[in-house]
Amino acid sequence: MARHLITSALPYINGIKHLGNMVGSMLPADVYGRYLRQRGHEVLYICATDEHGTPAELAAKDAGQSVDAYCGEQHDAQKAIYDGFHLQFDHFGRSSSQQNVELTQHFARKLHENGFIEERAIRQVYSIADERFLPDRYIVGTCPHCGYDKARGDQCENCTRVLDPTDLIDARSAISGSSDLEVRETKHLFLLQSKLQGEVEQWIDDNSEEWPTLASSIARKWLTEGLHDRAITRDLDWGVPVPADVWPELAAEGKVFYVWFDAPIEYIASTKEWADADPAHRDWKSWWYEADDVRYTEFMAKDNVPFHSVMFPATELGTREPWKKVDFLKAFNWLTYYGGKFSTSQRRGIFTDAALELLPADYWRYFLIANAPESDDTSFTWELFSSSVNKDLADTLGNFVNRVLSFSRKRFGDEVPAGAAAGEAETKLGEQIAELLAEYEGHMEALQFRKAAAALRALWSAGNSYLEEKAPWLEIKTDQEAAALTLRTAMNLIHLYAIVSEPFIPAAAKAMRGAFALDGDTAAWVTAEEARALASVPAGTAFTVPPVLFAKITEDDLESYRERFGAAE
Ligand code: B3M
Ligand code: ZN
Repeated sequence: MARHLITSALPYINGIKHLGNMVGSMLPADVYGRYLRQRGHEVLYICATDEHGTPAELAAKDAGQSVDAYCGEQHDAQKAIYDGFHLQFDHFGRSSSQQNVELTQHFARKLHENGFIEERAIRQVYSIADERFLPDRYIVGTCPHCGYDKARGDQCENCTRVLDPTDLIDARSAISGSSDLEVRETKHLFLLQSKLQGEVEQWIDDNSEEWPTLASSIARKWLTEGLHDRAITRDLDWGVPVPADVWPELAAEGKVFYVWFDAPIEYIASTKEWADADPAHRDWKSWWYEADDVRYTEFMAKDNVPFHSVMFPATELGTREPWKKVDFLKAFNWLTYYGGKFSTSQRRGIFTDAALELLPADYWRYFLIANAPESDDTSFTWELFSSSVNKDLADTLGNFVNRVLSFSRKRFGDEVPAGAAAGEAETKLGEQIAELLAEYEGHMEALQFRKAAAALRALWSAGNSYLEEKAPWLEIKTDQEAAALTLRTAMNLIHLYAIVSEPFIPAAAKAMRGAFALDGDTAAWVTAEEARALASVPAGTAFTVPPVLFAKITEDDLESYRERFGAAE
């Protein structure tokens, strides 16, 4: 029994996320968290919307809303979808919370006291019409490389080249459209990461040994390139304000912290939001401060790794306070859509809201985790999705459950039949199940999700093989007792599947478990002995036949999905 802190990368507030975001962060974190809870560990799973930064300001402007109102609405919309996916956050917070303002300012103060923050003057574009400095993304103009006339000051969307605002031809403000721009000098806060290079390197050496290669290699690459001092403030209206007691001049100019400075701190602040909602029973600090008894696991896509493996630890180290740092960093490659990029801005691929309109969460949860982009990118295709749903969920698991329960009900009524005592086939099956279960547990503990899914599938298949071999529909013609034994054993498998499949398919698991009227059925997990015995559901237990657990995806469905979402482009 240990204390496990889990966080998944905070989804940006602007817009509904696609399945690629889901599989690379929140979903595996939820699967892992559910598993650990079932194994009796104390788990705290924290996430939040990442609400600051230029994209939020721009999206609110596009929507014709105040940033505040926009973020409130979008937060609720995202939360509703994650509920639909059955994500069990202990708290889903907001980086714009007062808790995050206070903690972010606290971090900045400490870094300043320890000599890791410095004010530096830089030259930046100022819009006279808007009376404000413009972040690079707020400047638009014609790309000098491809002639695209809506290129942004940081990058051209058309040719993807990285730009400097001064490269743009006919540069103008994205806010007012005014071209009355000039370059002015302004001060910003810089985090002196270069001073922390040695310490971060040492910390990585000491702590990243068991991280997946994807994560540790990205961290190493960043360290080899060297940690550079970074501007951590911006000229935006929306963000955590620079504290006026430390930097009165910058505060008066309305500078706020850069979104990537306050976002990871929100992991801590979101935990505080959680605790502040019930302070008598919850203690945020024990999870984050001098929390040596806590194991902290982070989930994210690979583009977020530099921030979490190097920059946030540098920030934490620089405070000279004992903040909890990541123990295990689980990183993912990309989920692609027919080999191309999922894109929020171009709305290409499948978005989480559309996915839930189409099919219940369990279909997506299983498919995404069973095909998680762990060692390589995964290409989503409707063909792969439907074959995996039809074969694994509908045929192997769903059909087994319905077939066994319906047949037994028809022949023996609505109680688990007694029948003969377990024989050789059952002993062999029990051994096999116990072995596969151990394999499954091992992969879950190692956060190897594809392998865990394969082991789960093998557990389901073992039931099918047993049933085919024993063929109770033939046994019943000559030996009622033998048929009853087979069905009772198969029903015990269903109960075991309900428990061990829960992290992947919680709704179906609930339906399977609910089929048995078992008194005091509180078992959270299955021991090896129980797996071997397959006798948790005794003869005489009343049961019902649940509705079909997983419907097959038909050729017609497939055609309509391809048409609606576009395929192979
Ligand atoms: N919002 C980027 C992303 O979702 C960013 C993660 C913040 S984690 C502290 O990819
Ligand atoms: Zn261009």
